[in-house]
Amino acid sequence: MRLFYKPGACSLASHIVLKEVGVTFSVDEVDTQAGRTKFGRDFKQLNPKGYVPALELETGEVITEGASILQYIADKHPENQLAPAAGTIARARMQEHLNYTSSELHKAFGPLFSDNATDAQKVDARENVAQKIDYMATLLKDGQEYLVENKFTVADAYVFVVLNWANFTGIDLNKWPNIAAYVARIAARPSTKEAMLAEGLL
Ligand SMILES: N[C@@H](CCC(=O)N[C@@H](CS)C(=O)NCC(=O)O)C(=O)O
Repeated sequence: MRLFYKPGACSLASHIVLKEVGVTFSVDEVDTQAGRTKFGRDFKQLNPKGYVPALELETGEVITEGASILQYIADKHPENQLAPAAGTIARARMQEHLNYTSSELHKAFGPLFSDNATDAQKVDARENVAQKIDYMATLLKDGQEYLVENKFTVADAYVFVVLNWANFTGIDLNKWPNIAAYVARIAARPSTKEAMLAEGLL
């Protein structure tokens, strides 16, 4: 298996989860602007959508969309218990968190990483992100450490990566002590440290 990634991007969640399950895999860094990878692949051929993450299987098939990749890895390695069984309410909750993160929280950060956004747009984006973090903070009430059944799932890997962007975009997570503790908790996992080290982030 080969993971196509950009350092610190949402692909880091897939990287963390691959480390969690301990499977053998390789990585290839993508220059999404150029549409090429470090090892000389034409990335547009691998993922016509042009963005990371993409996971290439031994069969040559390529899976895209982080939420799909994360659940594929978890389902292939049920012994690691990184996703509740399909058809359970817990699985639906995990998918709720994955979808919310992908379509709402992740996208809300967009202007903060854009060279084309005005200062006013960035102020609005910070407010928008803060409202979404207000919501995330309500999910971790009463000392709950993880989002679903208080056990680490692939949703936590994705939520961690996106919330951690706050630290690079002028949003102080200490405003939400339970969120700051959650991000620190997942950052401390060996899988997270290994993946971040491999991406040159530590
Ligand atoms: N819907 C996709 C979005 C993926 C996405 O936004 N990827 C970003 C990095 S987090 C990307 O590769 N953007 C293109 C770029 O940075 O040039 C998913 O959830 O996987």
